[in-house]
Amino acid sequence: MKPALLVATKGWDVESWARRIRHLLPEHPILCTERSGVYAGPEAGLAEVAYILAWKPRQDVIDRLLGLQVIFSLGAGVDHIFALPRLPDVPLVRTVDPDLTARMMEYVVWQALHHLRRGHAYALQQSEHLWRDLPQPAARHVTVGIMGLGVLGRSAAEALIHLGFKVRAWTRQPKQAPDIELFHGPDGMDPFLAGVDILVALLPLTPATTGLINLALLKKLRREGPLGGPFFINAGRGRSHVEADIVEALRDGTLAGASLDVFETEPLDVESPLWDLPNVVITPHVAAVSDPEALAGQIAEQIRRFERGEPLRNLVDPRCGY
Ligand code: NDP
Ligand code: OXD
Repeated sequence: MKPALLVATKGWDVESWARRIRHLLPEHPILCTERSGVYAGPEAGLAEVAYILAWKPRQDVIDRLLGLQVIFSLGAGVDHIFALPRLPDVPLVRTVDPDLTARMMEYVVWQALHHLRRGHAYALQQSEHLWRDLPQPAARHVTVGIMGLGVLGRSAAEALIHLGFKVRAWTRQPKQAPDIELFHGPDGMDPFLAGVDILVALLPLTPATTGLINLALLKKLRREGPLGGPFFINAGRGRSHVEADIVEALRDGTLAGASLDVFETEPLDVESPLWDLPNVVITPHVAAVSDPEALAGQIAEQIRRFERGEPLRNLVDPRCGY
């Protein structure tokens, strides 16, 4: 009998993951938490668990997996794992998958075009049955600045370049990328921001990125650009921005608009002023959902590789936290 696998997802459809994994790894016993993340199955089964497929796993569940060998994050982000006070010393693998990457690329392009093409203003005009053309800069005059040029940032950058946007990016370490103007580290931040019309955050949540995007940072974006003011798109993690500062920036004109898929606290409070501010697009953390149909195959393949003694792919470096 092969080692067991536990699907532990809080708030996600556990059964759709379990069904897909069961189909792909029929010889591995598959256990599941409840949708709440609580494990209520037979306790003895947990001792056999070698792999956990996790989204926001509970500490008490992790603590009971004494034979755990690998943690698979069902998301590209791993902050939900590092948020736990105690983690076993086993490899942590994150999700890198063309399906997830394509979905994020679509989201960033969708929102960048929405702001470029004055989507909000035209929707308002339509609601008033108003036929009036508005000034429209060309994409080639607009610079999108991406914070985080990882798997997702790079794919979004390529698509934006294809559409004609100028693209620059800011990363932790120096990078190489044709057609992208590159900046890195704390010293690179201000020169990066000074030329950005649409700021896109695709950063992981780490101590260094927590609360990074605040009012002072937003004030450094290019003000005299072709869009009449800078825009902010966050599809990384909500806690890398300061929500109260974004509200202030939208109210005082520091920002001309924003698209937010991630929030400091999710779901976004029904009372948040963000819901009603003009030119703000709110989506409920769906920029790039993890689809079991697309992603489970890759996790099953990683488990087969591991059991053949081959190296795991997409390992997270715990020292970097992403
Ligand atoms: P990667 O690990 O591939 O890339 C992360 C990028 O962020 C790298 O370029 C890295 O720099 C940069 N970075 C990290 N820390 C810093 C720092 N302190 N200063 C500057 N740059 C930094 O991640 P992905 O592209 O795969 O994913 C990014 C994030 O997107 C995920 O961590 C997750 O939080 C979020 N996400 C959101 C989803 C949604 O639906 N809203 C869906 C999927 C992911 P360097 O290249 O130098 O290492
Ligand atoms: C992820 C996410 O990290 O969906 O993949 O946020």
